[in-house]
Amino acid sequence: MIWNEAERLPRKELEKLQLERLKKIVEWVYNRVPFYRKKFDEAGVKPEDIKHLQDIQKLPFTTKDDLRDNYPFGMFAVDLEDVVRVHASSGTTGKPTVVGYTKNDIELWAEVMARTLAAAGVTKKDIVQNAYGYGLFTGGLGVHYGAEKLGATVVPMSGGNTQKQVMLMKDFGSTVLACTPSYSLNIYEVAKEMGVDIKELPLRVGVFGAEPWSENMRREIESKMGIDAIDIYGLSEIIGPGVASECIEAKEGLHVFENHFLVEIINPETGEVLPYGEKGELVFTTLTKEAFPLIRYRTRDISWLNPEPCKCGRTTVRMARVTGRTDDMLIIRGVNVFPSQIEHILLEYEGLSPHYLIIVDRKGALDTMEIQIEVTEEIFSDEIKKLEWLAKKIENDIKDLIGVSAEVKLVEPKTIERSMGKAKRVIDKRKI
Ligand code: DLL
Repeated sequence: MIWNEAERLPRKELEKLQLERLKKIVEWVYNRVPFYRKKFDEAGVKPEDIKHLQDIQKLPFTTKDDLRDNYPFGMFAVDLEDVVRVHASSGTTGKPTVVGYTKNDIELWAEVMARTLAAAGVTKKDIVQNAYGYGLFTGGLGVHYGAEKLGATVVPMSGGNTQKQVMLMKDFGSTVLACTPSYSLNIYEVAKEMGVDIKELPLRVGVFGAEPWSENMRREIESKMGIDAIDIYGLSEIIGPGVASECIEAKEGLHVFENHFLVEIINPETGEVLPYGEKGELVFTTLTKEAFPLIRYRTRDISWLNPEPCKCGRTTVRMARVTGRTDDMLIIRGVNVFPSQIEHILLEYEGLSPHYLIIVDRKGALDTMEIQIEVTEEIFSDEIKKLEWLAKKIENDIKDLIGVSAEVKLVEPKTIERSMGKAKRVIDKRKI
């Protein structure tokens, strides 16, 4: 369902709107945020230099380090008294990244989240079980406000308490599950242990995001749970969830909400803007946010853009699912490896579960990679020889397809830690 006509504007009209908004936001930050004034001055660019959309390329990028340097509120473009909410993303090192919202920003966020849910086929008749974490993380409250705006019934479960998730899903007849893809599988397994088959429940759609997942993972979730699994994308810095999302009609790329977020793809090494279709780092500019506008924010997420109109009727550009980040790319003996590539290979096999862990280490001068993957009960009770053969076969596939040798260890069911939110797939002991 199309929630807002902005989603199917003719491109010319959309670009006109984007240019108007870009001019305004550039002026807004130049006049209100010392950080931007300084950066624009250093780059020799003034707000009035923005005459065409392409002129955005004259503006400098903003990075995570810039946000850290201005911790906690230094990048806010309004007085703190006009900020009605803050969120923060944890980050792996040091201080969190803090973001702020005015009343209008919260309304905007509810709007893009209502669109996200509508694109996933959710309507006011649905019961949305929201198992994204509530709190500083943007997932919980983001989905919450969007679902309410849509008029659906929200069950604000937050993450964790998995048995209760199953009980309420069954008792309330939840039709939509919102959580990370890895947590959905955790819920599925606990349900099974409790003797509940999710396939038999009214659940019909999952809105999954906040971590990378592969097409094979989608297939696995859809067939196990008997639902449509929809990929939703966003990041706290830009707004939270609600930056881009798939439509249930096509499930072929995520529609970027371009009337609010201007998207570019750049070469992460040179910063050069790449044409449609080429893979690179996603860069977003917020066009309408008040408290925490961002200009050309480097996400470190890797994707590519497809401008073809979609069969669902939306005219917005679609981004390919994010399969990795420039900073979670592993370099193993000089070869670039993304955990999602490994996931894709693992899930080609019958009898392997979607629970795996990649352990990277260094022995002498050599990087080593061990992949632990759980097998199903049936496979686990097979003879050792068969298991060894299977592990060898996966090792060969990884060598052939990614070009790096790994040691594959098939482990007992339920030995790899389950996640309630973003799954931890990699332990890199080299950094410690
Ligand atoms: O994860 C916002 C969110 C909440 C998105 C709920 C979707 C659903 P952060 O904690 O700031 O915000 O983390 C943002 O998570 O830069 C990506 O690397 C990753 N990410 C988010 N969605 C996806 C996705 C939220 N669908 C970071 N696929 C982003 C792959 C994703 N990675």
